[in-house]
Amino acid sequence: MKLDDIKISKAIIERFSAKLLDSLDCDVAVVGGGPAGLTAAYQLAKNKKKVVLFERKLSIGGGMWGGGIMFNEIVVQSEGKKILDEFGVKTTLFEEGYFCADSIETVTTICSKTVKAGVRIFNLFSVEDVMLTEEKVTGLVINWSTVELAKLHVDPITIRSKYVIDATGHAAEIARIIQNKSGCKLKTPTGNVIGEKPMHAEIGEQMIMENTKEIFPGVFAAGMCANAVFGAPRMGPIFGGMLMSGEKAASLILEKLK
Ligand code: 48F
Repeated sequence: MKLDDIKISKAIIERFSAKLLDSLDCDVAVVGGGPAGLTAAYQLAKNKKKVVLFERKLSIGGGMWGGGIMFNEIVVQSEGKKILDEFGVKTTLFEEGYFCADSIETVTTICSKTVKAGVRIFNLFSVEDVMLTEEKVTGLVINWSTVELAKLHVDPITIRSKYVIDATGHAAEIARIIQNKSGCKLKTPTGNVIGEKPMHAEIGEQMIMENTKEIFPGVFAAGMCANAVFGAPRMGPIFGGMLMSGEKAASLILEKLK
């Protein structure tokens, strides 16, 4: 068979357009493809919800690829290990209560399972704004990351969703957009993003579960974003809390969608 270059281009354009068109209206839109966003998206899709995830970068996985200081191992505690077991990621006992996993195996496995569960992932898209109707977030405003990087003045497009998960990590980008643009208060003691506190693995991992909740009508914080929003410590290269927080955000939204 002779290959036709134009047919290859046509196939990509038509298939991609179909995926994007089918994603304009969804149950849950997740911002950020790190461990928290991926785990939340996986759980929601497993429970038959229509989930779309936007990731600014070319690669999915957020801060998990590099383990700690680019040593590509991550650490999880027993509760985190259970989630890695469910994904089928191999863990090794280091000492009682401390399990290690290869970060490359972890990212690639979680990503693959998430896609196969039905989550539609769009990489190279940045969420630059939210849609807000009567003080509830009703969707996302997205643009190509290249437009953002090149600082081009190109208007974005919109995605409607019943719920949004802010899983943007340390930057807590969606929470900050709501705070800076809407003039509305977040559901924090100050009404604003409080900002993350210095590293403390024990407290950070404890507080992340408490902080994984609705931060604004229609928006849930998951992962490091939850601690940044509520002023809790970062925790470095222990990742159990990220996975557990993703699961919790998904279960809270599943409850709401009932
Ligand atoms: O940073 P990230 O991995 O967040 P996480 O899931 O996990 C945190 C850990 O990696 C680590 C840690 C462990 O103790 O503290 O830092 O909470 O993933 C966040 C992802 O969101 C993307 C960003 O590129 C990254 O991959 N992201 C951030 N803002 C946007 C975004 C945005 N506005 N639009 C699209 N993607």
